[in-house]
Amino acid sequence: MMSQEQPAAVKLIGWFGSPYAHRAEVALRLKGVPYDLIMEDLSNKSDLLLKHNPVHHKVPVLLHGDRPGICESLLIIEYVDEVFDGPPLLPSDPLARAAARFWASFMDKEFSESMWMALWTDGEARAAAARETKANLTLIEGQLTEGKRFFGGDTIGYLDIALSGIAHWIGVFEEIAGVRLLTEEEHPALCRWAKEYAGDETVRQCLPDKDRVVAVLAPRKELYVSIAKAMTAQN
Ligand SMILES: N[C@@H](CCC(=O)N[C@@H](CS)C(=O)NCC(=O)O)C(=O)O
Repeated sequence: MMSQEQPAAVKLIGWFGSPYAHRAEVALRLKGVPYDLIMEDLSNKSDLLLKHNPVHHKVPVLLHGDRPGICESLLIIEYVDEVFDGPPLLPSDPLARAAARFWASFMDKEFSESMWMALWTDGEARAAAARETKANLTLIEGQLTEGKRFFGGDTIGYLDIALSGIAHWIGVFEEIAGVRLLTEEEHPALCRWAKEYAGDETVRQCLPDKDRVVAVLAPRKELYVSIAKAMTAQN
Protein backbone atom coordinates (compact mmCIF):
# COMPACT_ATOMS: atom_id res chain seq x y z
CA MET A 1 0.00 0.00 0.00
CA MET A 2 1.26 3.49 -0.82
CA SER A 3 2.30 5.55 2.19
CA GLN A 4 -0.09 8.41 2.95
CA GLU A 5 2.64 10.20 4.89
CA GLN A 6 2.87 13.94 4.17
CA PRO A 7 6.33 15.37 3.49
CA ALA A 8 7.81 16.75 6.73
CA ALA A 9 7.37 20.50 7.03
CA VAL A 10 10.48 22.64 6.69
CA LYS A 11 11.05 25.72 8.82
CA LEU A 12 13.98 28.08 8.76
CA ILE A 13 14.93 30.22 11.74
CA GLY A 14 16.54 33.33 10.26
CA TRP A 15 17.15 37.00 10.86
CA PHE A 16 16.61 39.91 8.50
CA GLY A 17 19.89 40.93 6.94
CA SER A 18 21.84 37.80 7.88
CA PRO A 19 24.15 36.60 5.09
CA TYR A 20 24.21 33.17 6.71
CA ALA A 21 20.42 32.87 6.82
CA HIS A 22 20.37 33.94 3.16
CA ARG A 23 22.55 30.94 2.30
CA ALA A 24 20.07 28.52 3.83
CA GLU A 25 17.08 30.25 2.29
CA VAL A 26 18.47 30.40 -1.22
CA ALA A 27 19.41 26.71 -1.05
CA LEU A 28 15.79 25.84 -0.19
CA ARG A 29 14.49 28.04 -3.01
CA LEU A 30 16.88 26.65 -5.60
CA LYS A 31 15.79 23.11 -4.66
CA GLY A 32 12.14 24.17 -4.80
CA VAL A 33 11.48 23.21 -1.15
CA PRO A 34 8.52 25.03 0.46
CA TYR A 35 9.41 26.43 3.90
CA ASP A 36 8.21 28.74 6.62
CA LEU A 37 10.60 31.50 7.60
CA ILE A 38 10.69 32.26 11.32
CA MET A 39 12.29 35.65 11.93
CA GLU A 40 14.32 35.59 15.12
CA ASP A 41 14.79 38.58 17.43
CA LEU A 42 18.51 38.30 18.14
CA SER A 43 18.26 40.71 21.08
CA ASN A 44 15.71 38.41 22.73
CA LYS A 45 16.41 34.90 21.46
CA SER A 46 13.50 32.46 21.32
CA ASP A 47 13.33 29.15 23.19
CA LEU A 48 13.06 27.52 19.76
CA LEU A 49 16.46 28.89 18.71
CA LEU A 50 18.11 28.07 22.06
CA LYS A 51 16.73 24.55 21.91
CA HIS A 52 17.83 23.82 18.36
CA ASN A 53 21.18 25.64 18.41
CA PRO A 54 22.21 25.04 22.04
CA VAL A 55 25.92 25.53 21.32
CA HIS A 56 26.11 28.83 19.41
CA HIS A 57 22.57 30.26 19.71
CA LYS A 58 22.92 31.58 16.15
CA VAL A 59 20.78 31.66 13.03
CA PRO A 60 20.22 30.02 10.65
CA VAL A 61 18.75 26.80 11.97
CA LEU A 62 16.84 24.46 9.69
CA LEU A 63 13.98 22.45 11.16
CA HIS A 64 12.87 19.45 9.15
CA GLY A 65 9.80 17.85 10.68
CA ASP A 66 10.45 16.89 14.29
CA ARG A 67 14.15 16.12 13.74
CA PRO A 68 16.81 17.99 15.73
CA GLY A 69 17.66 21.38 14.23
CA ILE A 70 20.45 21.59 11.67
CA CYS A 71 22.91 24.40 12.44
CA GLU A 72 25.63 26.15 10.41
CA SER A 73 24.70 27.61 7.04
CA LEU A 74 27.16 25.57 4.95
CA LEU A 75 25.97 22.33 6.56
CA ILE A 76 22.36 23.34 5.93
CA ILE A 77 23.11 23.75 2.20
CA GLU A 78 24.64 20.27 2.15
CA TYR A 79 21.69 18.78 4.03
CA VAL A 80 19.15 20.42 1.74
CA ASP A 81 21.09 19.22 -1.30
CA GLU A 82 21.21 15.62 -0.05
CA VAL A 83 17.70 15.28 1.28
CA PHE A 84 15.55 17.02 -1.33
CA ASP A 85 15.05 16.50 -5.05
CA GLY A 86 15.78 19.34 -7.40
CA PRO A 87 18.88 20.61 -9.18
CA PRO A 88 22.12 19.51 -7.46
CA LEU A 89 23.96 22.24 -5.56
CA LEU A 90 27.27 20.49 -4.87
CA PRO A 91 29.39 19.23 -7.78
CA SER A 92 29.04 15.50 -8.45
CA ASP A 93 32.79 15.07 -9.00
CA PRO A 94 34.55 14.37 -5.65
CA LEU A 95 37.56 16.55 -6.52
CA ALA A 96 35.35 19.49 -7.52
CA ARG A 97 33.25 18.91 -4.39
CA ALA A 98 36.35 19.00 -2.16
CA ALA A 99 37.52 22.20 -3.89
CA ALA A 100 34.11 23.86 -3.44
CA ARG A 101 34.19 22.98 0.28
CA PHE A 102 37.76 24.30 0.56
CA TRP A 103 36.82 27.70 -0.88
CA ALA A 104 33.66 27.91 1.20
CA SER A 105 35.79 27.35 4.30
CA PHE A 106 38.33 29.92 3.01
CA MET A 107 35.45 32.40 2.71
CA ASP A 108 34.34 31.87 6.31
CA LYS A 109 37.83 31.83 7.80
CA GLU A 110 40.64 33.68 5.99
CA PHE A 111 38.49 35.97 3.87
CA SER A 112 36.01 36.95 6.58
CA GLU A 113 38.73 37.60 9.11
CA SER A 114 40.76 39.86 6.80
CA MET A 115 37.61 41.69 5.65
CA TRP A 116 36.48 42.26 9.22
CA MET A 117 39.83 43.85 10.12
CA ALA A 118 39.82 45.93 6.92
CA LEU A 119 36.37 47.27 7.78
CA TRP A 120 36.53 47.85 11.49
CA THR A 121 40.12 48.76 12.42
CA ASP A 122 42.10 51.93 11.70
CA GLY A 123 45.44 53.13 10.43
CA GLU A 124 48.13 50.65 9.45
CA ALA A 125 46.14 47.65 10.73
CA ARG A 126 43.29 48.61 8.39
CA ALA A 127 45.63 49.20 5.42
CA ALA A 128 47.35 45.83 5.89
CA ALA A 129 44.02 44.02 6.26
CA ALA A 130 42.67 45.77 3.13
CA ARG A 131 45.68 44.51 1.14
CA GLU A 132 45.13 41.01 2.47
CA THR A 133 41.40 41.15 1.70
CA LYS A 134 42.07 42.24 -1.88
CA ALA A 135 44.61 39.44 -2.29
CA ASN A 136 42.00 37.00 -0.95
CA LEU A 137 39.43 38.38 -3.42
CA THR A 138 41.95 37.73 -6.21
CA LEU A 139 42.35 34.13 -5.03
CA ILE A 140 38.58 33.66 -4.99
CA GLU A 141 38.20 35.32 -8.40
CA GLY A 142 40.72 32.83 -9.75
CA GLN A 143 38.21 30.05 -9.09
CA LEU A 144 35.83 31.43 -11.72
CA THR A 145 36.24 29.43 -14.90
CA GLU A 146 36.36 31.64 -17.97
CA GLY A 147 33.19 31.42 -20.00
CA LYS A 148 31.12 30.17 -17.02
CA ARG A 149 28.58 32.42 -15.37
CA PHE A 150 28.93 31.00 -11.89
CA PHE A 151 31.45 29.23 -9.65
CA GLY A 152 29.16 26.22 -9.95
CA GLY A 153 29.29 26.35 -13.78
CA ASP A 154 26.30 27.60 -15.75
CA THR A 155 23.95 27.53 -12.79
CA ILE A 156 24.20 28.70 -9.18
CA GLY A 157 25.67 26.05 -6.89
CA TYR A 158 27.06 25.52 -3.40
CA LEU A 159 30.11 27.77 -3.79
CA ASP A 160 28.10 30.63 -5.29
CA ILE A 161 25.79 30.45 -2.28
CA ALA A 162 28.75 30.23 0.12
CA LEU A 163 30.23 33.37 -1.49
CA SER A 164 26.97 35.32 -1.54
CA GLY A 165 28.39 37.61 1.14
CA ILE A 166 30.74 38.95 -1.55
CA ALA A 167 27.87 39.45 -3.99
CA HIS A 168 25.70 41.50 -1.64
CA TRP A 169 26.90 42.08 1.94
CA ILE A 170 30.38 43.38 1.20
CA GLY A 171 28.68 46.46 -0.35
CA VAL A 172 26.57 46.87 2.78
CA PHE A 173 29.60 46.77 5.08
CA GLU A 174 31.64 49.02 2.77
CA GLU A 175 28.92 51.63 3.03
CA ILE A 176 28.69 51.45 6.83
CA ALA A 177 32.47 51.48 7.31
CA GLY A 178 33.27 53.98 4.51
CA VAL A 179 35.86 51.62 2.99
CA ARG A 180 36.09 50.21 -0.58
CA LEU A 181 37.39 46.68 -0.96
CA LEU A 182 35.73 45.21 -4.07
CA THR A 183 36.06 47.34 -7.22
CA GLU A 184 35.44 46.78 -10.95
CA GLU A 185 39.00 47.92 -11.69
CA GLU A 186 40.67 45.35 -9.44
CA HIS A 187 38.21 42.46 -9.66
CA PRO A 188 36.16 42.74 -12.87
CA ALA A 189 35.25 39.04 -13.13
CA LEU A 190 34.12 38.88 -9.50
CA CYS A 191 32.01 42.03 -9.95
CA ARG A 192 30.44 40.53 -13.08
CA TRP A 193 29.64 37.35 -11.11
CA ALA A 194 28.25 39.36 -8.17
CA LYS A 195 25.80 41.13 -10.51
CA GLU A 196 24.72 37.84 -12.09
CA TYR A 197 24.21 36.23 -8.68
CA ALA A 198 22.27 39.14 -7.17
CA GLY A 199 20.23 39.50 -10.36
CA ASP A 200 19.19 35.85 -10.54
CA GLU A 201 15.43 35.47 -10.32
CA THR A 202 15.45 32.88 -7.52
CA VAL A 203 18.13 34.69 -5.51
CA ARG A 204 16.29 37.99 -5.81
CA GLN A 205 13.26 36.49 -4.07
CA CYS A 206 15.24 36.13 -0.85
CA LEU A 207 17.95 38.79 -1.10
CA PRO A 208 17.20 41.53 1.43
CA ASP A 209 17.09 45.10 0.14
CA LYS A 210 20.55 46.66 0.48
CA ASP A 211 19.40 49.99 1.94
CA ARG A 212 17.29 48.23 4.53
CA VAL A 213 20.20 45.97 5.51
CA VAL A 214 22.43 49.05 5.86
CA ALA A 215 19.80 50.66 8.09
CA VAL A 216 19.51 47.54 10.28
CA LEU A 217 23.25 46.82 10.55
CA ALA A 218 24.60 50.38 10.85
CA PRO A 219 23.65 50.68 14.55
CA ARG A 220 25.80 47.56 15.21
CA LYS A 221 28.97 49.36 14.05
CA GLU A 222 30.27 49.82 17.62
CA LEU A 223 29.81 46.11 18.22
CA TYR A 224 31.73 45.28 15.02
CA VAL A 225 34.59 47.58 16.05
CA SER A 226 34.78 45.94 19.47
CA ILE A 227 34.85 42.46 17.90
CA ALA A 228 37.74 43.57 15.64
CA LYS A 229 39.60 44.92 18.70
CA ALA A 230 39.14 41.61 20.51
CA MET A 231 40.41 39.76 17.42
CA THR A 232 43.50 42.03 17.30
CA ALA A 233 44.19 41.36 20.98
CA GLN A 234 44.00 37.59 20.38
CA ASN A 235 46.51 37.61 17.50
N1 LIG B 1 28.96 30.01 11.19
C1 LIG B 1 27.58 30.36 11.34
C2 LIG B 1 27.46 31.86 11.58
C3 LIG B 1 26.03 32.28 11.91
C4 LIG B 1 25.97 33.70 12.47
O1 LIG B 1 27.00 34.31 12.79
N2 LIG B 1 24.73 34.20 12.63
C5 LIG B 1 24.54 35.50 13.26
C6 LIG B 1 23.59 36.35 12.43
S1 LIG B 1 24.35 36.90 10.95
C7 LIG B 1 23.86 35.28 14.61
O2 LIG B 1 22.97 34.49 14.75
N3 LIG B 1 24.30 36.04 15.63
C8 LIG B 1 23.70 36.01 16.92
C9 LIG B 1 24.67 36.12 18.02
O3 LIG B 1 25.89 36.09 17.73
O4 LIG B 1 24.26 36.22 19.15
C10 LIG B 1 26.83 29.90 10.10
O5 LIG B 1 27.45 29.77 9.03
O6 LIG B 1 25.63 29.62 10.18
